[in-house]
Amino acid sequence: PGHERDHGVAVEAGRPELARPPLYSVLLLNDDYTPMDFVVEVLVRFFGMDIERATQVMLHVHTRGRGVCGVFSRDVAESKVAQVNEYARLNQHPLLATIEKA
Ligand code: TYC
Repeated sequence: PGHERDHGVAVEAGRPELARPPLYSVLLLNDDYTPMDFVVEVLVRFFGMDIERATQVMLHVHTRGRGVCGVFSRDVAESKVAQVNEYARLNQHPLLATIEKA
């Protein structure tokens, strides 16, 4: 069955057509109150960024309003969002992460 860029070639070759699972971006949203160093800490802690990359992403979100922290399977993306939002709430910051189909 030809669809999604015609990987029917796989069928002709006797290979199964494995659907690529959809990917989801985890977004960070800007706000006026969360300290910049807390946002950097979140990006290091939950997204494995080094301080330099985390600072770049934080400043992008600060100036543009939102930014991508990473792209994951749906389950992993939802788990990252839950962890970030719980950690922010625990520390009494309004920081919000959300998910978007990539
Ligand atoms: N705008 C915040 C400040 O000026 C910093 C900030 C950056 C907050 C990114 C949230 O996702 C965010 N302290």
